[in-house]
Amino acid sequence: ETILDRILAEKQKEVAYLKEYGMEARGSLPKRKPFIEVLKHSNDLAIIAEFKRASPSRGLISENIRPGNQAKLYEQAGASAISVLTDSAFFKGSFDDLREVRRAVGLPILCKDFIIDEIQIDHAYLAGADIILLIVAALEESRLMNLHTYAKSLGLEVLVEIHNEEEFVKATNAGAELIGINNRDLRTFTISLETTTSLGPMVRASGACLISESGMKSASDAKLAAAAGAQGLLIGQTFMESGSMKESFRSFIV
Ligand code: IGP
Repeated sequence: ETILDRILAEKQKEVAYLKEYGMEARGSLPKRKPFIEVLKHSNDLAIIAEFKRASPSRGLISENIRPGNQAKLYEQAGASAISVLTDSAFFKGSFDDLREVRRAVGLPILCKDFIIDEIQIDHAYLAGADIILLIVAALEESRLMNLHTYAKSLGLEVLVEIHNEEEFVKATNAGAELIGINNRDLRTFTISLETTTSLGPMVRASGACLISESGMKSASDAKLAAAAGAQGLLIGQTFMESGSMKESFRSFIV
């Protein structure tokens, strides 16, 4: 049993709870600037900066940073979007964190969770997400398609996360316009930027926009991802542990 299996088993329980006590998406929040448009019209690497309290691979990252404060630092440093981990069981996040970030900044917000059911998309939407994550490794192909279609019907953008060629094919079949290559294998936690190097050109050739996710520590990592076709980087831990956000941020501008 891998960590991903454990996370998904926990998610089943969460979804059952949401269905019993939750609400459906009604009404709407004003939408922010479409992130894909930002990527298409910029030659610079975009940075999606992530608010991440803890992770199964790292343990506790930070206990006392407020999501709103961190989001403001990200915005001031020049981030193009903000990712908020909303999983509570393994990442200690919440939809309240997402709401707080939404109030604090004007940037597009990515809801980072293990989405397996439409009701989670409703909650992300209501909390103020502009973009949701769908992890191909966590979903049957038909589920991926249905969830992708559902999110788009609400006006959300979808970051479809892949880790190998087989998952890339599924992402493409689902109509993904925005693809994230996760350098971290969610089954083993091993990080290899080679993942972006080998899959990046394929993704760009398909016409999709490309984000390289996880394990970014330095300018050379950013250069490597950019050379493989990445238009954006998703960075969590390095920023959460940084003493100087501006400096840390600048080191990824290549
Ligand atoms: C950020 P890092 O190594 O910079 O903290 O990684 C982000 O890519 C990572 O949190 C992530 C993730 C995920 C977390 C990528 N895909 C899926 C949970 C679920």
